[in-house]
Amino acid sequence: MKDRIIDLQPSDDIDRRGFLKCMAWAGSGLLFTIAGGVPRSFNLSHLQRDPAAAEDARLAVSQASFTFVQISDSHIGFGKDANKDVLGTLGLAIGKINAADAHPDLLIHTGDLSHLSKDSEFDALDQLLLQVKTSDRYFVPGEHDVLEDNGRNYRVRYGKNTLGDGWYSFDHKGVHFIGLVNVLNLKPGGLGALGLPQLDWLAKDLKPLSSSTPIVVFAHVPLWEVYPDWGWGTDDGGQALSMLRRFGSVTVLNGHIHQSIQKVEGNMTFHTAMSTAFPQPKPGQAKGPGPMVVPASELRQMLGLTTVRYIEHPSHLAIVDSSLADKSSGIQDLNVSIDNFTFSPVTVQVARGSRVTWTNLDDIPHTVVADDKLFRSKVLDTQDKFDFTFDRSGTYPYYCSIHPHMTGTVVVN
Ligand SMILES: [Cu+2]
Repeated sequence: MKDRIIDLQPSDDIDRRGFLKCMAWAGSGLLFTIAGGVPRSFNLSHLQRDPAAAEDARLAVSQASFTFVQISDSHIGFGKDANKDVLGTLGLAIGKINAADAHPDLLIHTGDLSHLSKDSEFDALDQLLLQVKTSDRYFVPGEHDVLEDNGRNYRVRYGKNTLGDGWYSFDHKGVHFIGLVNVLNLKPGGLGALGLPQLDWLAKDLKPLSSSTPIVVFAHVPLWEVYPDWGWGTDDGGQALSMLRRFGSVTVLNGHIHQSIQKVEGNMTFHTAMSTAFPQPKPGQAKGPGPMVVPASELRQMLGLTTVRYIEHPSHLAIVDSSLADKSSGIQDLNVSIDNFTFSPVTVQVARGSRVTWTNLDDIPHTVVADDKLFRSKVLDTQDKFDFTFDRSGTYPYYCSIHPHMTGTVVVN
């Protein structure tokens, strides 16, 4: 607790020894200035370190009709090695927002407010966000905010005046903002999903708008395909984007991948925000997308870099041993580990009457859900287990309902 950053005064990261011990790269938000309906983005961390960028931003702010800030993935409640003080790093992000020249009209949080959807986590987030000097705060849920109840509690807290699963739109000084939900009703083997009711609503919402209306659309999981192998994309995101192509200025904001990636495509600009909690590896550059542990000794040399170096998460031993409980019948107790966003072994063959036990070795919660709903675990945090005894022959495909690209199969002979 003594390393916690409790004051929210702006200050250079390097001077903050307490911060250095946990996280040097984090606490970042994006500042957007809107001038002539066109948004420009500035990384609030860079502004503190780069006087030229800060001057550039000052000019943009002075010419802007308004500004807003995006933060993301605060994962309040996370406390593993990658960051033991997520409240402290969020506090740092808030300090940077409040230090900016103009107080933003709006704050947009693109989801994973909490780590395990707990009331205490949401409460702590709300307390901190009250300190942001802004008039309005907007949210969309991440998969970590809807773990136990299909997002009901999230919507009670953050979804007033929203429709369906929590989607909505509003206008601010000539810009049309749209908040979309793509972390519910996910299909086995799939990615993020918007679903038909939401797409239908979006079409209706856009219909009366002239093509010159600037649009800002935000959702948790990237609406474009950043890296589908890790679930970093949305199955029907393309349908939403195609509805937006006729507009002259479209800004697409996402979180989820805990790093800043930008892309420009025609009139569309895509931004994914860094997390205020912990970094994740670059697409494909690690075994999985889990929290990246950055050694304290390397933090200083990383401070000046825009790209974060990482060490691979210490790999756990996969549990693949099986003990024969009953040799004559072939009935087994078999273990499947969940590690690096993978079920291992991905396919297991067992005799009828065998029990399979899944153990989550990741720092991120997962579930084990049969495609046909024959079995369904609760949310498994680190080291939690779930078992099921298979009494009937057959092939049972299953997936993680939080990260549906994670799939496995149990074959019962
Ligand atoms: Cu999962």
